[in-house]
Amino acid sequence: MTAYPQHQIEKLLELYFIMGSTNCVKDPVYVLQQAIEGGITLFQFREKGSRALEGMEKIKLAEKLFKVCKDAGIPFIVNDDVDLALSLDADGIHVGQEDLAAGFVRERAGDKILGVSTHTIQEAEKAIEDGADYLGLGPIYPTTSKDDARAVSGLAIVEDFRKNGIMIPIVGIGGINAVNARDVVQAGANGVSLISAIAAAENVKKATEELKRALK
Ligand code: TZP
Ligand code: MG
Repeated sequence: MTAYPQHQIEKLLELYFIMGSTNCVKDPVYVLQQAIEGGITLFQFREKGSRALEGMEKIKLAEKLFKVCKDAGIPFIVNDDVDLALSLDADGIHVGQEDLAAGFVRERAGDKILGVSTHTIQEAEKAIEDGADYLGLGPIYPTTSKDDARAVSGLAIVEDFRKNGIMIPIVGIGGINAVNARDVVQAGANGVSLISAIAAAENVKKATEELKRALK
């Protein structure tokens, strides 16, 4: 379990921005600053894809983005890379089913926030047992931001998890935008996580503000 109380995790998930250099058309540092000004509540550094930065370049970008978050009081989550999360002393780590086992990550991460992507009730129950603080569910809608994305689940996955008594914080992911964000929360999620609706927006701050309004 993380040091954050559950109600605080629920609030942090409201508008959860995820990105890495490959998702941005503009400078990632600028994109993150604009997204923060627009009102994101949590950030995940996810450096993925065929043109993703590696080694020192990845670390340097992570350090810059971490500082932007720190200055703004936005918790910083690292996707997959436990070593990076620990060396930065980031606020949390997010892992999928194909990544390091959640139980192992929880042991290494102490009281950092631990998010786990899950697709079935069984995976969710295991993640909770392993010490997950929140679950990521999706892709809710079609997405082009993840090469190996699974089949679209629709809102049914969120409703189904809640009906089956999964009560820990949940965030939806995949193809979420200002038009459909509210539906995801109404289905039972505590918030939405998104890449392209913010990272690829012409005006990042304005796009984030629109999402914020849509969730009100
Ligand atoms: N996991 C499931 S869908 C997805 C991830 C990382 C990509 C979400 O990106 P977008 O652009 O918000 O659809
Ligand atoms: Mg992963």
